[in-house]
Amino acid sequence: MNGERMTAIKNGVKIGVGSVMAPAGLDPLVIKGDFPILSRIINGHKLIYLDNAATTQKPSCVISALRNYYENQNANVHRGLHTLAEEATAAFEATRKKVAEFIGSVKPEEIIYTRNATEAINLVAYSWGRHNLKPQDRIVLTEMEHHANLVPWIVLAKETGAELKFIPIDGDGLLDLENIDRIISEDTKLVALTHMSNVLGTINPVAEIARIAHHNGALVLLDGAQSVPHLPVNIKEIDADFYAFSAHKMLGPTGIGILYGRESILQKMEPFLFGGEMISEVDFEKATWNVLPWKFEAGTPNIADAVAYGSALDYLTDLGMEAVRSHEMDLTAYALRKLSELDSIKIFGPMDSRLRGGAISFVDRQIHPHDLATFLDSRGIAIRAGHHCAQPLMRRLGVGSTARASFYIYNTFEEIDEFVGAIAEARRYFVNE
Ligand code: 7TS
Repeated sequence: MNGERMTAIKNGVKIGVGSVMAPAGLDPLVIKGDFPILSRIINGHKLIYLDNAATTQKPSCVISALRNYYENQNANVHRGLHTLAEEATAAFEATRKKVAEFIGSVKPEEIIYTRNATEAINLVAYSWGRHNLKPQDRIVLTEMEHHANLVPWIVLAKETGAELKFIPIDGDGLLDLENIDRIISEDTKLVALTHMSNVLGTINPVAEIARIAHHNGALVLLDGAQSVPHLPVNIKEIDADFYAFSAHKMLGPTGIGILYGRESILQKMEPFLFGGEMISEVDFEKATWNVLPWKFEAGTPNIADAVAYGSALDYLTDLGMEAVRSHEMDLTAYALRKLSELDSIKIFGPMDSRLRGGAISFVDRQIHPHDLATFLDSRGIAIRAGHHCAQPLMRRLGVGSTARASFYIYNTFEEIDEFVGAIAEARRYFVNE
């Protein structure tokens, strides 16, 4: 082990405990043992999974929770008077309570199950946006949004005549708040932004922006797809009105997402979809709506994945989100330093790991990101290359695509060494260096 890495590891384990021998409760090698897929051999090499911003891997407890649900509890929820239906309902609702607790002890009624973060944002665009926006109203976004928090607002603006304004980014990939008072005006009805960028890694000052938005009478929607999995998040402290995220980016199954909504606002909103589950009384020509949160959950929900998501939340809670954040901050600082030692690499986003999460986008001056990703795959290393569903941001950065490595709880400093070493190898292969 080289001296440099020793320092990085030392810093990694020191936080909060003051001893190199006593890690801050998070040992990636032990954690790896809980993830069956991480022992796979890919192209003759042990898998190094660095595509966690796209989706994370699943621990055995989540996989067995899914299996256990189907083997022992499967029934429809909220309607049966038999034992299985009662157990399925209890397990489904237990995860809702865990989610509410996980994001800062909000009320379970404020937690709505969706398919993913994308659907959660669309729910707000449909149910709140279509009834509350008129021509000349303003929706404020940022230049670093994922298409999930851009396209629904483009469509809504077109339909309602509202205008879109964008908070720009500066050369370091941070939001430029210099003209924020002009961008978030009294006409602004909604400020919708990502808490953490999936491209730049930037963690945005969301509490400060929420304060300015509320001062102007606007609501605040945060896209938490990249933040809830990686940071301790307290929605009450941030004072967000809506908060959207996906289970699959935080060890949970695909097909289940969350919309948090402030109770007083959800109460006044119309439902998103209509049918079973979401009604109170129905007659041939009229219907009334169920109470929160079920008013927004039409039809049979994704029960099994919600139940298994509860195990993912338990797993992260046991690790502690402070420990998760501290491990990733150390990995990110180390990776940024190692990558910047390669002259041919240009990194996008802040270089200070305290201002960012562990999604690092970069380009090699000579190797196309797709070629780099394919080469790394031949060494068993999974990264993502492409526009990362942020095409306007790519244009703003002056590139068509980037390569991106993104970390999670099971990644190690050794894996970063192998990743950076493989890039150097790719240069020898493609550029003849
Ligand atoms: N918002 C952000 C910031 C994201 O990173 C993503 C997914 C989404 C929303 C959408 O999440 P979904 O679960 O509804 O699809 N981001 C990525 C990514 O960076 N690579 O693959 C998916």
